[in-house]
Amino acid sequence: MTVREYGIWIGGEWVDKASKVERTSPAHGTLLARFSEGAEEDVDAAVAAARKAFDNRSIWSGLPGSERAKAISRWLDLIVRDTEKLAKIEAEEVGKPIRFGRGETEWAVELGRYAAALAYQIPGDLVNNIGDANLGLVTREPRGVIGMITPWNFPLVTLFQKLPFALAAGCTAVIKPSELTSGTTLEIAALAKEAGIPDGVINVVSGSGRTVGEALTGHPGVDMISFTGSTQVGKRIAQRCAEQMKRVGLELGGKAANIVFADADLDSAVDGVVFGYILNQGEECVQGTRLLVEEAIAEDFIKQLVDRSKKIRMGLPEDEQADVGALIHEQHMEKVLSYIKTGVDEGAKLEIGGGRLTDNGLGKGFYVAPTIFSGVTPEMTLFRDEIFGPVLAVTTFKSVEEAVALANDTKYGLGNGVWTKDIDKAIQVSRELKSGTVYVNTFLETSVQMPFGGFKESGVGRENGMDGLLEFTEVKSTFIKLGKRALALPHTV
Ligand code: TXE
Repeated sequence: MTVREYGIWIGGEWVDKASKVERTSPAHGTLLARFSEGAEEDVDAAVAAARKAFDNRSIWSGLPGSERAKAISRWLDLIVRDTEKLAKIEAEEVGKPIRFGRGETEWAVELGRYAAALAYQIPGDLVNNIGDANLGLVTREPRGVIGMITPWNFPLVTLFQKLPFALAAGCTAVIKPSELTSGTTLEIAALAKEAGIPDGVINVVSGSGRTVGEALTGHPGVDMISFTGSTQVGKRIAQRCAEQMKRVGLELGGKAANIVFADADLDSAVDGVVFGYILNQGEECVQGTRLLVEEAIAEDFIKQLVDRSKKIRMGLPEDEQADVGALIHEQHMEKVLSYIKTGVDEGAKLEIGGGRLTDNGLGKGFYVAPTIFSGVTPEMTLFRDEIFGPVLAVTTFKSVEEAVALANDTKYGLGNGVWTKDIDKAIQVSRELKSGTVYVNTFLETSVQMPFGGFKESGVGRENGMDGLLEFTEVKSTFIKLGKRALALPHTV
């Protein structure tokens, strides 16, 4: 297998660096790629390129929205052309099965198409009732150079919740992808040049959070940081951005609950809960890692979950039939396994899974079996911490009030699911839930028009939807004093 070699991408050119970060497959243990490791001076060069492309308004920021929309669309067409290649890189570097690599690429394109369309109609307002001598304009301007810092779990989708929206608004970007999964970000940056997006509009500096991430966050030439990652790093970024009053968008961790009432369509609920806890190996900020199930149906529902979980197919990235892949690296696998041990030690009941999987060709990878614990109580670690692995914690409730209180008993607030055939109950419970998204009788299903983001420690700001575009704009009020009328209107009386 050939090892992919990458430079960093600045001003529309590859810049090779002597220092490299090596990425080995979390499923096979083989070397996949060498990413150039950026340094502080590379961040300086990338920000300078992005600044130039932004400040010279004829390059990008001052073009008609329609021109930016067309350029973004040409770029998306090339991404569609290269779907198979991008899906393979994504699957190999993250460890996810190939069909999810394809799905991720397709969803990224869908986000991009929507964002491109928004470039045609960035909203503004006109204030025309402030006296004949005055006129007010409220316009939205692109924020400027956006530093984007992205994680390893969904490298393309987390990027496409930011980049096309920022481009549509007229911003330019310096991206720092995760050092573990930089491949697709670098590939799509080069495709932007092929599509005719001007040099300097998209720049990518791969490397560590400590060097590249810190340099980007503290750079005075960056107007905003848009970050997806852990709550811990998100807090540090928010503090550092505050020093320069830099704008910030944060999409952080979560601890979503699926609430299943006894009157739900239980077959669909079983499907939704299983999908919710295993998708992307559980490495997902809005993973349905908690199940709150009404006591009257709990025993039977857990039995069905266990039966359904036995059918989950674990597999290598190239396995077309696989449902679940490898965790991102050994240390993360050890962290997930230690959460499982803590669950047992704290007295939760292990219903299925609970260990590493090495049979059927998985021995070189970091595979953890889908794991379900019942009897989980709110003080247990399983109920509180973001585990980021295929682990489900089941808790029972007796009343609607108790269900809502349990769901909200977390510092996070990204998403929750509600399962009931009673529409009044569904809406009333949704209103009570402190999370940016609520799924009713489904889980993780959404559309590009709908904003995504967190309450509480799950983040600041929104991605996707019109709100996702507005995040990358500043509001300007222009108060215009009009001169005296040159011509008096003829009076007929
Ligand atoms: O995230 P980090 P990690 C959660 C999940 C996971 C845990 C740790 O629970 O187990 O976080 O994952 C860059 N300044 N999520 O350690 O460190 C880093 O290089 C600037 C939830 O990988 O937050 C990478 O590009 N940047 C999450 C990005 O931040 C810094 C997705 C995210 O890495 C930096 C991923 C610094 N000081 C993990 N330090 C979600 N919301 O879905 C690191 N980075």
